[in-house]
Amino acid sequence: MNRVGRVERTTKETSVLVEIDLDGTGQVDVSTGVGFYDHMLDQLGRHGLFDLTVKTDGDLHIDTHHTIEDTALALGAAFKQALGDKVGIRRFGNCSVPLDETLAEVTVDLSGRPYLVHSEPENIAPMIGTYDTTMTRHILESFVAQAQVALHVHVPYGRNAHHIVEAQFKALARALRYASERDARAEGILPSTKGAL
Ligand SMILES: [Mn+2]
Repeated sequence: MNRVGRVERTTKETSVLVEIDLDGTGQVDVSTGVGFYDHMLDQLGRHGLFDLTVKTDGDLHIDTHHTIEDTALALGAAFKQALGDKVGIRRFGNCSVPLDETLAEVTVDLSGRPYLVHSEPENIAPMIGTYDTTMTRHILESFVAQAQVALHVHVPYGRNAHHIVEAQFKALARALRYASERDARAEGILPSTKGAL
């Protein structure tokens, strides 16, 4: 069974297309018009081993906010769709990623319940190119709301803004990959005592 998700989301502010294959090889084709964000989504696909297509046409004449947020919402929805019934997956995943002076730690539960806990160093540079660094938490909030996962993301230390954001996306990719992968010992088993996820 193919574990793919496809979401098209169009508003007066943005038009977004996201396609994801959870069992891919990290083939990524991303264009949002926000260079650094493209770089982050590239990390997500590459290190998650997801095949990921993202095409966003947003109101960049205002700023990059709607473009970034709406892409994250569509990504979350596509991820949830691709997970399907969650039978046979690992469900939980975690990964710590160092990027030079920065450490990012991500833990996820594909629980069906949206919850985000997030911390990162304060006073990091406000902008990376046209990417507003306060959007990182907003991206995670948006993804979590649509993917319906519990996600804890912490950066206990770091200095460079590019490193601080990139380490989070790399660790997120690996944690999502591990949690969503099929567990060879759990074929046909839903990883919940409640009978639903
Ligand atoms: Mn917003």
